[in-house]
Amino acid sequence: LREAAASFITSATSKAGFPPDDLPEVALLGRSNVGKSSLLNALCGTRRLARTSAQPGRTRAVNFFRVGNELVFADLPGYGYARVPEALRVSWERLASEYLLGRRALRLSLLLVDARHDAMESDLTLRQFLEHHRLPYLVAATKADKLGRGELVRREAAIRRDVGAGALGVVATSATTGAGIDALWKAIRQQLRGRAIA
Ligand SMILES: Nc1nc2c(ncn2[C@@H]2O[C@H](COP(=O)(O)OP(=O)(O)O)[C@@H](O)[C@H]2O)c(=O)[nH]1
Ligand SMILES: [Mg+2]
Repeated sequence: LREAAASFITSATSKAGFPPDDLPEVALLGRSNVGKSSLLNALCGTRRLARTSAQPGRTRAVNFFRVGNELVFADLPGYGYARVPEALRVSWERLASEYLLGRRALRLSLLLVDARHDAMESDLTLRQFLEHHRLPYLVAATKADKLGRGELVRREAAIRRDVGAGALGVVATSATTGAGIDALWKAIRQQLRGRAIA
């Protein structure tokens, strides 16, 4: 089922460019380079849907992808790139709040953190924002393939304690091996069906 045709809808740099919101929507949030585009491709069973990059900080728009008649993924620009000028930080915040606070179809956010590292201040700020506005979110701990099994278990526990404390769940994922992708789909669908416990 997850191979259901996924397609790019549009790219928007402001609310005026957002597409009609007739399907439930799932937002992807995370620092630049955390693996958002790669995870999106893995979720959609393709390598080519969203452009991945070794260079951080490139996306400045919300990219919308439709998965069959089921849902839309909204890939938000990465944040927290150390060298980002103040003006860009402010424009990220405007676009992100326009989307997160104004999008009626938004049902769930995926907050991506690198499984190898502790959450950064920008991740924790975003977590607070989501909780303050009662926006449900799942944490995806990305690049899990880069850790050995014991270390992954320890890192997952740490993530559950900090950035994941208010989340519906924490799922370790790898876009490279496909680990955690089915579990993430399951958690997404549970939430869209209204079965998850907030
Ligand atoms: N080993 C490994 N590398 C990954 C994974 N996901 C992303 N990457 C790499 O991390 C870099 C940034 O990925 P990208 O998806 O463009 O990140 P984005 O900026 O958050 O969209 C790229 O070089 C990817 O190949 C993963 O699960 N495992
Ligand atoms: Mg990207």
